[in-house]
Amino acid sequence: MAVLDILVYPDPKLRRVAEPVADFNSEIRDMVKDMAETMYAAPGIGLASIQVGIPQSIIVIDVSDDHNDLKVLINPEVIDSNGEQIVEEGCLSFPGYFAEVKRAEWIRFRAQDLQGETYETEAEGLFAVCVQHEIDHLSGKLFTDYLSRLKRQRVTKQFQKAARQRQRDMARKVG
Ligand code: K1U
Ligand code: ZN
Repeated sequence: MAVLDILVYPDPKLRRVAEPVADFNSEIRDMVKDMAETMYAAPGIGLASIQVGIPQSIIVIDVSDDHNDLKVLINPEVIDSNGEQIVEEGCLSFPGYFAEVKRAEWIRFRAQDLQGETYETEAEGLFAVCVQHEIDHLSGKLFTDYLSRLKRQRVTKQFQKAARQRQRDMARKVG
């Protein structure tokens, strides 16, 4: 098992669209183990494959207090939704940044498990928020896309500046 590097905005790979998983083989099982280890280590309550540079449709989520309720969603899709909730969200690809986003309060989604079995279930509250946030990642959508233009411009500039600084620091270390 391994803790993977999480891509940080503005890495362009965060805008990739995930391909569906077709073979439920040992490579996928290992990937899920690594993603879960990465999410717990971060720490986070969710992680999408796109965030660790794997363009396959895989999500891990654990919103439990004791970190003992891992959910694996492969090829997930929202099939029904209802209501609205505004929740302050974080994102491991935007470390230290939080913003309120409006999403559905209740969703019904379909996904496959590690054996490739299709299941349907419901989510509400924080679990529903997290599923919607992670499914967005699989199509290259980020929670900052929901912000007002002004807020989005501010956060974009802030993270672009930090990325330039990281590059300068790297160059100084190497050279
Ligand atoms: O997708 C991600 O970047 C993970 C993200 C999921 C998420 C959090 C909150 C609302 C919507 C989606 C995170 O896990 S950010 C970290 C976080 O929220 C957290 C970390 C430790 C304890 C509790 C929460
Ligand atoms: Zn995120």
